[in-house]
Order: sequence, then structure tokens, then C-alpha cells
Amino acid sequence: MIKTMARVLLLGFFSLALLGVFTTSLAQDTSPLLNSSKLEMFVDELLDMPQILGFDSVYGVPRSKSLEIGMYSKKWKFHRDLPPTTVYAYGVSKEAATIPGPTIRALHGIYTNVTWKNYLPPNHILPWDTTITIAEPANKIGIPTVVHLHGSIGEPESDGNPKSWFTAGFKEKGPAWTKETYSYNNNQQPGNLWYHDHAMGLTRVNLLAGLVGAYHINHPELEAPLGLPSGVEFDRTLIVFDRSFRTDGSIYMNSTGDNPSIHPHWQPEYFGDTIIVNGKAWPHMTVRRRMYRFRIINASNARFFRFFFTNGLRFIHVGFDSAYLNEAVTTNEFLLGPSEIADVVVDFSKSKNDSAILANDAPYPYPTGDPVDEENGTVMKFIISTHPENDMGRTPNKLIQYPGPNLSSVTQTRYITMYEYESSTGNPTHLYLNGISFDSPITETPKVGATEVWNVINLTEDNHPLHIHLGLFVALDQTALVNETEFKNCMTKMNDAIKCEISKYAIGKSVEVPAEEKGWKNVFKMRPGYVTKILVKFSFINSNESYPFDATAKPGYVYHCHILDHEDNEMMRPFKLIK
Ligand SMILES: [Cu+2]
Repeated sequence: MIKTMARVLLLGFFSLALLGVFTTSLAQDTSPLLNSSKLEMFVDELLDMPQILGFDSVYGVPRSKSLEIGMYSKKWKFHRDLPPTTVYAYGVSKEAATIPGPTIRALHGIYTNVTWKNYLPPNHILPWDTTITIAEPANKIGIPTVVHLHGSIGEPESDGNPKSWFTAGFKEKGPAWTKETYSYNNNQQPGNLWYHDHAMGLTRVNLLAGLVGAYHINHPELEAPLGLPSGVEFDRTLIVFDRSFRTDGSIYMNSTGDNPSIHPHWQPEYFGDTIIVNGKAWPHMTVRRRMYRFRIINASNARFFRFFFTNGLRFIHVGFDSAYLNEAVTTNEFLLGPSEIADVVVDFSKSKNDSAILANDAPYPYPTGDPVDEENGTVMKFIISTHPENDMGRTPNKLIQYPGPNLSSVTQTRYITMYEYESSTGNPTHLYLNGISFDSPITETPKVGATEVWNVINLTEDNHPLHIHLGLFVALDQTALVNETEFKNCMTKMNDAIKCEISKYAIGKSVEVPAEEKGWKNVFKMRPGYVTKILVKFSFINSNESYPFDATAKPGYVYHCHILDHEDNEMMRPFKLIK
């Protein structure tokens, strides 16, 4: 809701730039803002990121593999007409590093070990705000980083705890530091994951700088019979995010903050006016008149996308986040919050035209913010071959069957309340889960193997995509609060949903979970003014095996809002598994 103010500031800055107050010859941080409408759309071709296998083959037998992936500062061209941008990129070498990073293709049941190496310079390209809790090297030199594999069911030591950060050469380490080489067991269900930075209080700037990449866990015996479009040509990963730039190509982040007397740099939500897919602004892709599979990752800080095709092409959903759906679901549009992953099949043979634009109409902030415009409402263009094809691809109705949510196995019910706090001027100062900071003692201690119900009460005005590490969950229902102000007043005083008689208030309108989001997820979009009931499982969904690691080990796990600006300003809590 603070968006409007940010925009006023931004426009003010831009008009100053037009008046010639700033020129490109000045230092990078004073170059004028780029008006993104000056960039021609669809001039760059969609990139396919480099692929790295997460396993070796010895005489045809798969074996675990050890990878070394670095984080490098380098120049990246986001658009033909934009000067090269300084970014931070993942790659096996500086030359090979890309935005997004390489796609890692792991094999179900085969370990992938990754040594994530920080080669970043002493100082960040974007401003830090030391008034929020951040990873801070003792001598203030070096950029703290730590990699989280989003969607992974893995050991705590390799989970990328926000306080397990390290700087270049592992010189400085955070208080929850574990080890140099992370180990991913890949025993979970096949599906889509992504890796990204997770350093305390710096996640938003480290991702804005480019530290994101895709990771798939493949299970050929289960997936091949589905007959989905496959191979590098027809199975594509699209990593989508928004960015703003200055005319010199540098990434622009409002560095004055909305509440500068409290937080000189932090702002409640970052929004960019240029939409980037696989490292290119509004790219185009030439496709054949047949089916393609797209694994679409929303790697934005705060932007929700409601995707649709301008020519009416539809999406056949086969998975969401890190798991296949039981059955395919066809939609004309769908909403993808920050960090969510849609796995869809698009049949271009159904197109009546020879091009299709993938568009977005989600207001920002979601759901009550500004409407999109031409720039942030356009994602990319598909140019469809006119030659008819005999496409043998299909999308079966039945996909992979996992046991559904079993309420009778629930051993614990928790209430998780989302709060936003404002300054006297009405600007957000910070956000908390359950009214307590990240460093407050742990309150959530699920048992290994347990099934729990979490009732997530959103007392803010924004939709928050809640992400739980390790666990998978099913969204059961979404019920509006009645007399929300009365309930909120009680919660502000008591911070206890039971004492505030939640059952008297959670009786409003019930909103059905969208069909494509009814499967097992690791993120769910929590509606403002609603209680969302989720069933969380701290075990595999694809087998009855127990975790092949000690889930109770240090440094534990976290759950948080995946709007990175919220996560960085304390909308995140640790949790620890117990035996
Ligand atoms: Cu949030």
C-alpha cells in the first residue's frame, strides 16, 4: 500500500532527470532512471540457461556428483539497447556465470553435493540498511551470502540458514555457519526447485543483484510414462522477475526508503518496471506449432504475476511448486506469487494467430495496489510457426498420485499470525510472524514425521506468500475474518488467537483454493483478512521412508513470507524439528 508514495518519489526523481539535473556522466548512483517504455520489447531472444547434471554416470549407473558453483560479479546485457549491468551471477566460472544461474538437473535418489563459492567484491552494488537485522561481517568488508535450495527436503546443515552466511573465500562466517559443501539427497518427489541467496537481511539485495537459478529433480521412471513435452527444445524453464534500471544500465533500487528516519534504505516492497525472463527484458521465443512444457519461476522480490495469453491460449497445469499435481488442470490465467513455481503445458497448435503474448494483470502490491501498465503488464512474446505439425505429445489427465492430506493424522494445531507495524506517519516499519522477531526463542518445534495444521491469520492489508522450509503442505481452506478490527485489537494486545476467540471471527466468506493449487505445495498465498488453514507434513509425500538425515540438527529451519522485503525485515521465524 506504500507503493503510491514510492512511485511519487520515483517520478519526482525522473522529472529531475528530465530537467537535466542528473546526467549519465555522473557516478552510477546518480545516473537518471531509465524510462522502461524507451526499451523496445521482444528484440532479444529468450535464453536457455546452461544446464549442469547433478549426477555422474559410471557405465550407465548413476552416481553422486560434486559440483562447485561460484558467485561472481560481472556485466550482463538485459536488453539490446541497455548498457551492460553489473550483476552477481552463479556459474561454474566467471565467464560461464549467467542471470539466472545454470539449471541443475538432479536425479531422484542420487546425491548432489555443491560447494557454493563466494567470489564477490568487498562492497555491494546495492544499498544495505543496517537498521534492520542483517548479516554483517565483523570488519564490514565482504558480501555475506548463503544458498537455500527452495523446495528441498534436506538436512538443516545444507538448508542455507540466514545466519549460516559467508563472505568471499569463507573469510567471515555467520553465527550459524555449518560447512563449505552442501549435500542434497534428492530423495523427495520429482519436481521443480530453485536456488537463491538467503543471507539475513540481505536476501532482497542479493536476489536483485542476480543470485537465482533453477534446480530440477528428475525421476525418469515416474515421469517418462506421462509423455509430457520433453528434451531441451520442448521442456523450458522460465525465471521471471521485475527490475528497474538507470540509463547507464545499473540496477535501480530506491535507496532512500519510505520511512527514512527509521529505515534509511528499506522499503516495504521493491517493484521494477521492466519484466525480465531468463535474463532478458521482454524476450521473444520462436516456437513450433505443438506442445511445450514451461516451468515458470517467479523470482521477483514482491511482484505477483497473474499470467494469461493475449490470444486466449490456455495453461495445462501439471505441477505447482515442487510437486506434480494428481490431475492436470486447465486454466485461462493463474496467479504466481514471489517464489512460486508453475509447471504448465501450452499447446501452440491451438493458436489461431502466429504470435502470442504472455501477459500479466496482477496489481502491485497484490491485491490492492496499482494496476499494471503496458511495461509491467507484458512478459514475453511467442512467435508461432505457421507450419502445422503432427505433435505426438499429450498431457494425461492423471499425473502422479500422492496420498492426500489426512486430517486424522494431525498431532498439533498451530496459529501463525501475520502483523505489519506502522510508524506515526503510517509507513510500515517492520513485519512480524506471531508478533515476535526472528531472534526470539523458537516457538515451533514439530516432530520428525509429524502432520500438523497451521492456521495462518493475515492481519495485514497485503497478500503474503508464506514459505515453509523442509515441509510440504496442502491448503485446505481460506475463511474471511468477520469484525476484523475487533479481533485485530485483541490480537495486538494479547497476541493469542485462542484467547482472542479466533473461532468467533473466522466465520466469514470461504474462498475455494484454486484447482491448480490443491496439491502439495511449499508456498501459499495468504489472503489479507483471512485465516488460511494448511496441513503441513514433515515427512516425504512420495514414500513412507524416514528422512535420510537428522532433521533435528542445528541450525534448524525457517519459515517466512517470500516477499523478500518482508522476509528481510523480520517476517521470518526459525523452527526446529524434535524427535
Ligand atoms: Cu509478506
